[in-house]
Parts: sequence; structure tokens; C-alpha cells
Amino acid sequence: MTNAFTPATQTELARFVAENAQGAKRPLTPVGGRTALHFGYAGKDGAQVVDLHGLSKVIDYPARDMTVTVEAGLRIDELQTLLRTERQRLPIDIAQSARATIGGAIATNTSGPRRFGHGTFRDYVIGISAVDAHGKLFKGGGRVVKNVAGYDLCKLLTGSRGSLGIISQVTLKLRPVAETSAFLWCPFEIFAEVENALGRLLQSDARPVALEVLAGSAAHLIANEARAGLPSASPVLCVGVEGTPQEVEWQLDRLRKEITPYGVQDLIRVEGESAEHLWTALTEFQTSADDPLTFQANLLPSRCMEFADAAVKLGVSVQVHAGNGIVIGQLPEEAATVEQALAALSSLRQFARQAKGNLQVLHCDPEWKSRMPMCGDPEPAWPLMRQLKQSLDPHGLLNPGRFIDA
Ligand SMILES: Cc1cc2nc3c(=O)[nH]c(=O)nc-3n(C[C@@H](O)[C@H](O)[C@H](O)COP(=O)(O)OP(=O)(O)OC[C@H]3O[C@@H](n4cnc5c(N)ncnc54)[C@H](O)[C@@H]3O)c2cc1C
Repeated sequence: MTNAFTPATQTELARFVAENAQGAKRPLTPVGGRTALHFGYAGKDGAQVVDLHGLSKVIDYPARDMTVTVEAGLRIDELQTLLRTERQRLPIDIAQSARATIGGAIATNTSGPRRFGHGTFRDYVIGISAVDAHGKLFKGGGRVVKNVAGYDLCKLLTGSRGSLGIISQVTLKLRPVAETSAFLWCPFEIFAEVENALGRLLQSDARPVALEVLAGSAAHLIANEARAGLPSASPVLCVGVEGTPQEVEWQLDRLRKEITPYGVQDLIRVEGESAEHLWTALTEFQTSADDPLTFQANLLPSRCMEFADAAVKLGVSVQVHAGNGIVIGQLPEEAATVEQALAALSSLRQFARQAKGNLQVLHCDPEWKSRMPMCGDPEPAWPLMRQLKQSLDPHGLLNPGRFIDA
């Protein structure tokens, strides 16, 4: 990658992209905090980096409307600090928040443990501005929650990994800060018991915001980070709740009664500072990149425990967002070559395929990427996505090669 261009305004950004489209036609790579540039395919060599960190202004914060409009290069920790002054938040867990930017987080559609209770970016981005490959600044949605005209460009650009437009400004819907939160940390002997307990919790009278299952060294790692002396013989079901102190108390009591009949070995409350550490550890696990390869399998929630059991038998560390059917897995250090990693993945990919799911590689040695199923098996929507890319970016200038093979 060559020297970065760092626009100070959206107009400057649009002008730069337009000049490139009419002239050199170099591939452009938009970057925010550079925390996820290795996520997906590597992209083309010699791309011009467009660094969004100069676009970091807060445009409008009408707190009483519970919305905020900011430029895309604003860091996540800065955004959350601002929102806390009004006791509000964006309730999406974003790893490496001291570096990641709101534009990059939306471009990768990242989410974490609270996804079960609060949803994903597609539920919160109500307005978006972006610059297309021709250098045209375009907008979708608006600054108010009720606006429904036209195509939903907010949802299209969310998760597009900078391949359809360079996101320059967004309007987000907000939620109030939870007064307090806590977890029940529940070790089990076998996955089948966890599955039965999860079946009960999906109909719980309580409203948990996180249903996480941890197994293999993920349970040790995350327990250590929480610094609460938690037992980590796997598998562990970890249930997170939020609300007023009374609501949290009531939910913990309710959950305890609901989980107890399913063979749980212990039910430990995690509160206060330890609960904060635990939220962070659950959010950051997917980015702890010492392992040779991190993958994400998307499955029917009802097949996740079976998948996790098979993965743990292969030595994989596993974090399951159990209510959403997402499994994050990290291969053991022994998978030191691309052949070993492919062998370890092959049965899990097959399992995911049979369970009508998919398995993508999030992170691995850059030299392995050309042989890895980075985006998983071909999906029925891919031809449509290629057509869309072709019509919005006919010369393939925006992040070529990063997403599928567009
Ligand atoms: C190992 C690992 C695993 C991850 N797993 C997941 C996961 O499972 N699911 C998930 O959704 N996220 C995942 N992420 C992403 C995530 O958590 C990021 O930290 C964050 O979302 C990206 O923000 P950033 O500002 O650092 O973006 P960057 O790393 O700078 O960029 C990320 C991507 O977005 C593009 N981009 C950046 N800014 C813009 C912009 N303004 N307009 C258009 N495109 C832009 C970049 O070109 C790049 O393709 C993972 C990250 C890592 C390191």
C-alpha cells in the first residue's frame, strides 16, 4: 500500500475519488482504525489508501431524539464517551474500540455478545452518506427514525467492506445506558445439557441480552480476563442481563430457577467490575490473534452445540453467540501449516454446509489466504452481489478483491 490520502472534508474526499476515476483509476482502499484490514481476502497490491481519520466530527447530537450524526472516521470509544454524557449508547460490542472507527465497524458489520438482545448495525444505522467509485457523494435514509422512502442504502452499505462506497457520515439510532448488568456463569459437563438449558432460556420470562457458550481454551481465556476466579472446565454457559438493579436481580433469580434442572454444576453471579471485564473479554475474543486461524461459522442456533462439540474435539477454542447461531473458533497452535489448518477445517465446513450454514475464515496467515475459503462456500446471493458491484463500480476501483471475488 502506498502513502495514504487523508481528506479533511467529505467534499475533499469526493473530489479525490472523482479525479482518480477520471484519471489514474487506481484501486482505492478506505481505512479507519486498521483493526480489520486482514479480515477477508487481502485485496489488490498497490492500492491507494484513503484514510478516514480526518473525518471525525460530530455533526449533530439531538439527544432528546436519541439519534446522533457523525463522520465515519470517529473512533468508537470517542463516540461512546460522548453518548454517555446523555446516558445513552450504541449497544453494539465493537472490539478494539480505542482504534476502530464507526465507518469501519459499519463496513464490517461487526457485532458481539449483546447481539442477542440488541441486534446489529442494520438496526441502528438510519442515515448514511458515502462516496461512490465515480466520486459522487450519495445519501440514504435521514436524520429521523421514521423515513422509509426508496432503496435502503443503509442496509446495503452495512457489511459491504468498503467495496460499494466509502462511508463518510452516518446517523445512528441510540438506546439508553443500562443502569447495571450482571452474568450467570454456568459450567456444565456435556454440550447436550447446555443445549437443553438453552432451549429453556429461549422461552425464558427473563430477557437476557447475551447467551454465550464457551468451550476449550476460550473458557479459560475469558474466565482469566474477567479476574473473578471463575471455574472454566468447559463447556460454560454465560448469560448476560441488563437493566435497573431490581430488574437485574429479578432476572438473575428467574434464570437461576430455569437453568437449575438441566444438570448445571454451578451457578455463579458475576457483577460490578468483574461483569465489565467479562463483557470486554467476550467482545475481544474474536480478535485475540495469537492463534493460527480464526473462523466464524453461521448455523441454525439448534445445531450450534453439536458443532461446538465437534470443534472442541479437534482442539478448537470456541465462543458461541448461541441465540444467534454464530460460532467463533480459533484453531490450536498445532495447526501450524496451511495443510494442517485446511485439514482441521474440512470436517467443520462440511458440518456447517450440512446444517445449512457456512464457515468463513476471519483471520489467518496472509500467505494461506489464497488457499482458504475466506468467504465460505458460494451463496445463492453472490451472483446478485457481483451484479450490484459491477453496476456501482464498473472499473472495480473500491477495495477490489476484498469481498468475494468482486
Ligand atoms: C480477527 C478479527 C475478527 C473479526 N471478526 C469479525 C466478525 O466476526 N464479524 C464482524 O462483523 N467483524 C469482525 N471483525 C471486525 C471488527 O471487530 C473491527 O475491529 C471493526 O469493525 C473495524 O473497524 P475499523 O475502523 O478498524 O476498520 P478497518 O480495519 O480500518 O477497515 C475494515 C474494512 O472496512 C473498510 N472501511 C473502513 N472504513 C471505511 C469507510 N469509512 N467506508 C467504507 N469502507 C471502510 C476497509 O477498507 C476494510 O475493508 C473482526 C476483526 C478482527 C481483527
